Amino acid sequence: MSLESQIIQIEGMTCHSCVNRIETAVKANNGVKKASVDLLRKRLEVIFNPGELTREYIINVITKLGYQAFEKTGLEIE
Ligand code: 9UX
Repeated sequence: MSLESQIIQIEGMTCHSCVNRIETAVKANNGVKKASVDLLRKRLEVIFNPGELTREYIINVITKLGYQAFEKTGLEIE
């Protein structure tokens, strides 16, 4: 089973506790191998097993914490 890497843009994070909240909540799901937030760039890099959960599910986890999360396409990644 191959893993999928996704960059998710997140609006609404203002401090490092936000970073920890999001990383902890995303990592709590089976199938997530890596979740790393870049606060300055307002983005999350997540590596996950698409056989266990979807990118939409991950975005929903973040949304439920009270942030605005958007999938970034490959072309938008600097
Ligand atoms: Mo920081 Mo984030 O005080 O939701 S935890 S703003």
